[in-house]
Amino acid sequence: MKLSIGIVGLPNAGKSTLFKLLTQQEVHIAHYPFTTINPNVGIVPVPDKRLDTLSEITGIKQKVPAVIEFYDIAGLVRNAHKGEGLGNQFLAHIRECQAIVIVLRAFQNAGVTHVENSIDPLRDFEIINAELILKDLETVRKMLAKAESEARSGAKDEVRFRDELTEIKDSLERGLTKNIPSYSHKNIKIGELQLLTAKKQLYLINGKAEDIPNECTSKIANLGAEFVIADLGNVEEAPRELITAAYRILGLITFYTIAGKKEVRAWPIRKGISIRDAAGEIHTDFKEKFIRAEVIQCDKLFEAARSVRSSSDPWQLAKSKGWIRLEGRDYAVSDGDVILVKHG
Ligand SMILES: Nc1nc2c(ncn2[C@@H]2O[C@H](COP(=O)(O)OP(=O)(O)O)[C@@H](O)[C@H]2O)c(=O)[nH]1
Ligand SMILES: [Mg+2]
Repeated sequence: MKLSIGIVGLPNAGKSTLFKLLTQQEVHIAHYPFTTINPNVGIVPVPDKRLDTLSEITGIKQKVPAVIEFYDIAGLVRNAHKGEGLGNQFLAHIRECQAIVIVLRAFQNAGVTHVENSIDPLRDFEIINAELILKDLETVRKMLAKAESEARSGAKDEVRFRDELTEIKDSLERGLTKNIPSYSHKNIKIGELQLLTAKKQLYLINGKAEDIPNECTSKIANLGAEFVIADLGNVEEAPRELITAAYRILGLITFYTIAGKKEVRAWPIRKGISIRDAAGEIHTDFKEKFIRAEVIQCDKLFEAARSVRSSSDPWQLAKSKGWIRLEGRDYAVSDGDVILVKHG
């Protein structure tokens, strides 16, 4: 499945610097059919120790990690919701992403201007969230006007939609700076609005720890969001914890496959999906002609590998120990499962 994250922030916050750091690691994009050729999109591998171990114990060198598409979205400025700067275009790009990384500038550098003329990550945090809220308010109010007239019929669904929209509007008007994903899941029609404030957020505070006011990090924590501190101007590579945190906030789990002697691969999926649907991620045929699957937790496979000579096949050994389970189509895949699909 495709994972996309937008990099958002005021101009000169360090977004493009982060993007460059993220994308300097080459990925074999041939494996990813959804890959778009666009200079503002970078395909970034998710660091994965389990995949590394799987490669070591099987002796298969070719590793295909899960990847995240990072989008370098042009700067947001105060009043972007009214079309200031690149305004609406920028907001449309955020809508297409599943989550956002918000870059806040904390670094001092007189040579790099700031649109607000001073360095204040907390203020920038407020500006960005205010813009997201104001844009959502516009979306919700427009939809509500329609929903109110449709609810006059008294139809249950229409009434509920109106009530939920009203609830969201009220909380946005109260200046709510809190993510609202719970709203978006209650009702498909609300999910379709793709509200910007419903996107999961991750903060990258660009600067030295001592330049960052406590109030800024505590505000972020109060939102239930995570933050990573990095001085992007002085690092060689993108902070790994940013990529792993990004993967985590997307709410995914990973399963693994060992394809013959060719490659080991990590597959991101939503929690709770059936093994038949998971097989469909590999190949649509695997889903349609699914018979059963052999499954083992990777830790158990690593344990099997530790108990034999390096030249032995850990899968066969685990099998001989009776550690590999047979699962039917409705089995819910667990994080860390290694799967071999049997199909017709
Ligand atoms: N001193 C310092 N300069 C930085 C840092 N991050 C970015 N810059 C510089 O700030 C300028 C704007 O960065 P850029 O990534 O293009 O910002 P964007 O507008 O958010 O994409 C560039 O000249 C960067 O070299 C940092 O952590 N420290
Ligand atoms: Mg830029």
